[in-house]
Amino acid sequence: MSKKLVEAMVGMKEKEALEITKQMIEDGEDPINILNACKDAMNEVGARFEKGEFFLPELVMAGEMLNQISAIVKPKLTGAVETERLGKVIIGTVEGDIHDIGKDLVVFMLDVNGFEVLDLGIDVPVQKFVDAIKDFQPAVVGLSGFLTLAFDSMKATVDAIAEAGLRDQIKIMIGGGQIDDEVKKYAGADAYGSDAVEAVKLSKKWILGE
Ligand code: B12
Repeated sequence: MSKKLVEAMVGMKEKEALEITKQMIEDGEDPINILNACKDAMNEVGARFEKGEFFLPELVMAGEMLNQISAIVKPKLTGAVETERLGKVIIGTVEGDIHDIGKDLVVFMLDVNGFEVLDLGIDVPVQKFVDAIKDFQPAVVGLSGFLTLAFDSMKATVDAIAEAGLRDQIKIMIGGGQIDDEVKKYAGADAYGSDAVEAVKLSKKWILGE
């Protein structure tokens, strides 16, 4: 079924992709597996875009399909809800980057796992992160980015947080399509997380010592 979902998404068959998703949920498939299939599909769409086989309309269409699938899958993820708020996390897509599907999944997963999350949105200026840290006093800051240019924005954001004297009071995690451990080193972040589940694990480790 996962393979069929990937094929439908890459084939831009929106109706089929949504029907397969609903069927997978009915069959009791783990929602995380459905999201993983979406990730594979998005990677393939991205690869075809790079090769010049797909263009912006396909990226937009794929993004829309993913949003709709997320809307179906998200309520099934709420099993993990905890009543007590565990700690505060700020997250945003860094300056110059408007990709938010991955970030929104991270926000959602942190939220249902009991964290109090302040989502600063997309294309977030460096200073906005600094001001929000002063006001909201989070334990963890998450920087999301999907473009190569996000590497520099992440570094600029981490540097500005340090210049404002706030670096020691927070842990910084980064993630998003092109981000990896090399970018983590370059930007001066504390950790790189490959997916939303990893973002929750890191926050739990830092805030709860788990
Ligand atoms: C959908 C999409 C779009 C949509 C975005 C819609 C939206 N609302 O987000 C639209 C059409 C708007 C778009 C626009 C553009 N895009 Co685009 N886009 C994509 C695509 C196909 C999928 C991205 C996505 O949403 N993936 C799905 C999510 C769920 O991804 P994910 O990585 O699995 O997310 C997980 C992790 O990353 C992690 N995570 C995410 N954030 C964080 C944060 C933290 C702290 C942690 C721990 C973890 C974490 O958790 C997530 C959930 O598990 C990618 C291709 C790809 N392979 O990624 C290109 C891609 C990112 N886009 C690309 C480009 C070039 C663009 C444009 C510049 C195109 C243009 N010429 O205008 C513009 C960018 C404009 C801008 N200033 O940002 C390139 C980037 C290349 C590069 N090296 O910079 C890519 C890689 C495509 C390609 N192969 O060329 N895009």
